[in-house]
Amino acid sequence: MKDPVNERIEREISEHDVVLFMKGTPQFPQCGFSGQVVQILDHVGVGYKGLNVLESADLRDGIKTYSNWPTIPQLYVKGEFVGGCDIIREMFQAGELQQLLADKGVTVSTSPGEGLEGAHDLLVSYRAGDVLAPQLGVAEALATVAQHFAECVREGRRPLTDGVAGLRVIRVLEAAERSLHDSGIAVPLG
Ligand SMILES: N[C@@H](CCC(=O)N[C@@H](CS)C(=O)NCC(=O)O)C(=O)O
Repeated sequence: MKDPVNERIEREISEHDVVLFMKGTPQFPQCGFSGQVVQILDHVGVGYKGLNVLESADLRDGIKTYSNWPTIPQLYVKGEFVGGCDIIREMFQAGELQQLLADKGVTVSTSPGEGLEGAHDLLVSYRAGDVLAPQLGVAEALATVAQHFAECVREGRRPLTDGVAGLRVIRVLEAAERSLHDSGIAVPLG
């Protein structure tokens, strides 16, 4: 009989182009090594599935045996083990990670952060009292960000951010919502 953990690993890496076995989640990595790989993948602009080994001791042990690699994080691309944090960082710095993704036909965002960063800048300038931002409409900017997040959730993609930008945007959204609320304007945040 097949090992259920191996079956799960095989299913995940065959169903998703890029899979990161990690500690914590892409939104909240719970280890610096996992966090570094998250930042690199986000910077490169590739969508991926994060699997939290802290939720399953079987998965934590199972992936080490499966890959014959002793530590977490572990990155898989198109079903193949690529490496852990050090390898991914070195490959990224040499441009090899981007090349590998291209060679394997994995789509990456040509401009990571595009759109979301635009909306983010708009919100920042709105808060700074930029005259243009109210003209463009802060509600529109909020809607752009909310729509982007919703699309990503629907399509199983990571939002286009530059690593920490996602969290930054959420904080800016919250601050914008608070300041709008204080001035008596209600903005639904989607
Ligand atoms: N040099 C490693 C760093 C990763 C690492 O050392 N991970 C440790 C601590 S998070 C680990 O997974 N230990 C085994 C375990 O926690 O199950 C790499 O390049 O990925």
